[in-house]
Amino acid sequence: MSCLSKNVWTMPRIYPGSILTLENIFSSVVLTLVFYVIIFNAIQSSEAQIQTPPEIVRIELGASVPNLQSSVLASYEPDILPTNTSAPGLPVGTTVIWINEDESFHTVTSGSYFKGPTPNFDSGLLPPKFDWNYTFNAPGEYDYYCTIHPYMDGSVRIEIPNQNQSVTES
Ligand SMILES: [Cu+2]
Repeated sequence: MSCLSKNVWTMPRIYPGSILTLENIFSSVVLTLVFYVIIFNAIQSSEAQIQTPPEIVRIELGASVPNLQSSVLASYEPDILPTNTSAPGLPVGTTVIWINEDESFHTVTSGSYFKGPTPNFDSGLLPPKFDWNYTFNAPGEYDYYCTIHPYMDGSVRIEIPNQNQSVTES
């Protein structure tokens, strides 16, 4: 019995230089965790870098006063995004910034003058020289208009991910 108990005692003994020591197992688990954390963070930061810069839409000076002499009324510029109409659309997650360069109030309201507003987005009254932005997190075709000036309208087309390779530069 004394011989057996001695064997039981000596079997789990950790020898110096052995690979499977508790210390080694513990440190390899920790190193693996650290490795995955580093990889995860690298992927996160690279995704952040891939994010597209915001699109700028100017509300043109004079948009509140339609110039009937002109064939083109001052409005949102550009009024259609992406500006390359044959492009599939802006990537999901694109932020559009509307800058009111006019001397009057305007709105950026999803929907259309004839169909009315939709719940997607609404800037409310945007004062002169103020800007407002909205981030498009779902694919789709978003029409919008100014609730004060019916002739002001625009649209933003957002495409599903992985089909946004041909995003135009503006
Ligand atoms: Cu307006």
